Amino acid sequence: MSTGTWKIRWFHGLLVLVLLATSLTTALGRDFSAAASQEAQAYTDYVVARVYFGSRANLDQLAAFLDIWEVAHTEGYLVALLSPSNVAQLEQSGYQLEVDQTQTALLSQHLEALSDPTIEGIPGYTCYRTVEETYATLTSLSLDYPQLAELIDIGDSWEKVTPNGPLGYDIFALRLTNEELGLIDEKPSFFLMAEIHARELVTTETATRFAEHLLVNYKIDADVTWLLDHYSIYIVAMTNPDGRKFAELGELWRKNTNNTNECVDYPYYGTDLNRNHSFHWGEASIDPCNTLYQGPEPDSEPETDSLQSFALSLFTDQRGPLDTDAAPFDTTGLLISLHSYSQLVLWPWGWTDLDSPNHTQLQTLGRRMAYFTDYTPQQANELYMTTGTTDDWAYGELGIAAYTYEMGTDFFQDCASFESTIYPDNLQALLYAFKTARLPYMDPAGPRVIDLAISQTLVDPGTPVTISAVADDDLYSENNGREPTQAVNAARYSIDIPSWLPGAVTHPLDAVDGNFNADHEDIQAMIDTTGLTAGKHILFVEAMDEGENWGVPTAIFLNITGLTTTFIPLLYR
Ligand code: 0X9
Ligand code: ZN
Repeated sequence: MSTGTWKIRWFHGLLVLVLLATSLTTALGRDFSAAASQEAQAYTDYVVARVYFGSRANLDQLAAFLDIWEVAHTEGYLVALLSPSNVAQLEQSGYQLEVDQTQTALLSQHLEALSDPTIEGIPGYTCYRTVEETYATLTSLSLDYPQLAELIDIGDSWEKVTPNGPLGYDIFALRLTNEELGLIDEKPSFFLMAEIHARELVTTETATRFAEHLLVNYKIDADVTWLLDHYSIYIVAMTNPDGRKFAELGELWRKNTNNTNECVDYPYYGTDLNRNHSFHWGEASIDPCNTLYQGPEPDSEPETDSLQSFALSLFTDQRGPLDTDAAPFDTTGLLISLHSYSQLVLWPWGWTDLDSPNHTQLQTLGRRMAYFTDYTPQQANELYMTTGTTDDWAYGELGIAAYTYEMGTDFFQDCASFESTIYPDNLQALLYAFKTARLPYMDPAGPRVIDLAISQTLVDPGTPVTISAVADDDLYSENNGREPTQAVNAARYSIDIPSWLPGAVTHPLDAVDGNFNADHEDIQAMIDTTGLTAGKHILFVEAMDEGENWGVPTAIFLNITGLTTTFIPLLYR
């Protein structure tokens, strides 16, 4: 963790102590220790077990009511948390079950280790910020970076709107973009959300760290700089804070904490927010105590409603009304909902096993993103059928490219693997994803520009510099089929203004071997710096394949010496 991040965390420490004293035992208007001991009881008869499902149809049926953690399609089993009545029901229907003793023993251990509400943070999982720590970070980021960050209250959690409230939380989106340049509503937008499922600890931390990464690296990393100048990102790091407070006690809580739908027993109540969205809602569980309870009606929950209303305010609807209407190739906008776990990158549809009308394009970006994490890219229904999910809603309702990342290998993911692999790999996936927010159905088909280097980073005006890079049309995950690739056909660079904006002037890069004819080409160009103003400039490099698909740019800084009185473009001063 960088020093900068530690400073921010120390600042939380102080805030959190105050918050803890006032809010932890009462945050949900309940006595946490009593809840936790009830819960220790509640899990005594539960098991984590393999269920051999036999056929695809059985899997889809089971996925409407079981708390499925993993699916091993080739081996033909799923792993689920089973209540005694689940076990009885499954056995009665003739399913073969195999209890996982290790996972089952962990159920009570989590609770014993975590259920002390007086301990700060999440004991044993110190890499993950709590609800209060996350909120403190989001607040301090918005105060520390006033030109780049704005915290937007997009609605309330269920506990906040209940008549017993206000004991819950606001739900915040952190908007990151260079506000000085104006035109915020016209910038391509990336909506990144996390933790719609309470227990999925890595997701909030990833979203929060991604925000920190972008802000800390503005003007330091050229790609981060142009992304925040020309695009916007909206980060909802904590979608389900009420549920998350229970997860922070070791509870495997998934849903929100709505207990008004004829299920009042802890820990069974709540609505599964990822079954509650209003697109093709209605084929998940109708039992309010079920872990996949879809709610009494579409979009019934305040958390879902906050997300939907906010997304509707950000994106225009770019898809026709029929399920078969494709969004146009030049659709703009991207949404990623972070979940855990299973190492997957999923895209719509989840509600049907038919391909969505933008299946090919969604698959192309899915394979690009999964390359960075080595996850398996697949249509969501390939995992199991789902209705009322965020990604189906975002794509179905608005036509924007929408994905679910199933990160890591556990809900209570160990910090060592989060730090060493899960966060670093997903950071790269998210940085690439952010670049595609303008044209998510076109750019991912184009080559990536990697290993971009410059012969000198600081020169007097007039001194030529050479840029070199590799243009690669491959670099797709091959974990589930192969993306067709073509030879790289051209490359270009522009200075300070990306190619798609008015005023951009592009110049070609050459193939080092003299011929553009392979899907992996070394490229270079000599840049004449005569006439460049003193200060920091940004070079955008893009490549195109034989299919005439341009990929997203990769950028690098070039500094020109000179008197500071010379005009320096506003952007990179
Ligand atoms: O079941 C879910 O909601 C997701 N899995 S999780 O373990 N995080 O709960 C998978 C959803 C898959 N479907 C879509 N993404 N549409
Ligand atoms: Zn989830």
